[in-house]
Amino acid sequence: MSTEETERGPRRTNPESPPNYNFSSRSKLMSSTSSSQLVADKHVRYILMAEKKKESLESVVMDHLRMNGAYWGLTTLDLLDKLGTVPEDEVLSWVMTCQHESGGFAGNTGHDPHILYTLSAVQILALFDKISILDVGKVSSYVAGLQNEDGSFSGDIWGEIDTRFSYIAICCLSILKCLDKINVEKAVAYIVSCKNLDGGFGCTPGAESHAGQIFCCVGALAITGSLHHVDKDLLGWWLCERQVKTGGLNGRPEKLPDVCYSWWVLSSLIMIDRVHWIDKAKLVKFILDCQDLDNGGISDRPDDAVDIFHTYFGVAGLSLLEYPGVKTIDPAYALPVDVINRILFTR
Ligand code: GRG
Repeated sequence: MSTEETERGPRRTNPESPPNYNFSSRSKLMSSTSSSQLVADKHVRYILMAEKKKESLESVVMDHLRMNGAYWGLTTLDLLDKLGTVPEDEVLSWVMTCQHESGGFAGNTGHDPHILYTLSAVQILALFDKISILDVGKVSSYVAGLQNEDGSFSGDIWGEIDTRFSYIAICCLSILKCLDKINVEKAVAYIVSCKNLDGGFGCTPGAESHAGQIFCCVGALAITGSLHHVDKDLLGWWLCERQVKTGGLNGRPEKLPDVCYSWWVLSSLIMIDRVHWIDKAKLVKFILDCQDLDNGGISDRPDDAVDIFHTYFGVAGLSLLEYPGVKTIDPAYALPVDVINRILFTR
């Protein structure tokens, strides 16, 4: 492996590795325009408390997708350098109770497996450097078994097809170093068939471009070294038009801004090297304005109720914006860069 030192740690330069994103086009963070700062300690407390409130309405509603919630919360803690405050053994043994005979993981104990939760489980194990406790062959066979003849992926045995599942399969198998278990060429061809005239991507061929799907398609193309299929200027233009007057980003034309698009849009812009086309200072201010300054947590828009999903995407967005004190996140794998470097380039 070859790496070069950057201000924020080692960065991959191996031509056989996933793309070496041009972080240099990201200017230094300008905090002067924000009235508030990131209340990191309060967000950490909010996440740790959310886990304890098992009887709350939010917990009950989220019960079946607890694996996703755990990934969002734990990744946020790691980005804030507080993963060590979590009882690791407890988390890992719960994650493993969610695995099925098929090799796939469910959103919680006693639920059905789905590719969505399988990626979250693998990502959680990656955060703790515990991929070794997995039967990698079994998990990767589950994921690879969801590929269809046309290269697309289903989410589970019920067969729904979506480019989200293409991304998840590719990301998951790449972390497990098992991409050779699928037909990557066909997987890429299917994703390219979901490209629209506006340069964006949808969930299936002909479906409307949406920032969330664009992240999935660009992320999958980045991981497989296939970004040449993207018209970077056209897509970059569509993505930077997602910024509205308040500085926030929406997911498609005429929609309201939402903190989560700070991740879906910004990560895509970084992967195609067009992040300098948006006003980063205004986006930082928008994210900081969505914080609950008293009790921690981040909401979709200023003054709305906070939740763990938006807390993660707010902090992850700030990471992409190089906000001081937040670890660097990899825009394709959605895990801290040090975690990805450790997994992909040290053994
Ligand atoms: C590892 C980060 C990571 C992701 C895993 C699940 C997944 C892969 C990606 C989901 C991508 C996606 C479709 C995100 C969009 C989520 C969202 C806020 C949808 C809301 O859609 P609408 O139509 O909202 O309700 P708008 O904003 O268009 O009004």
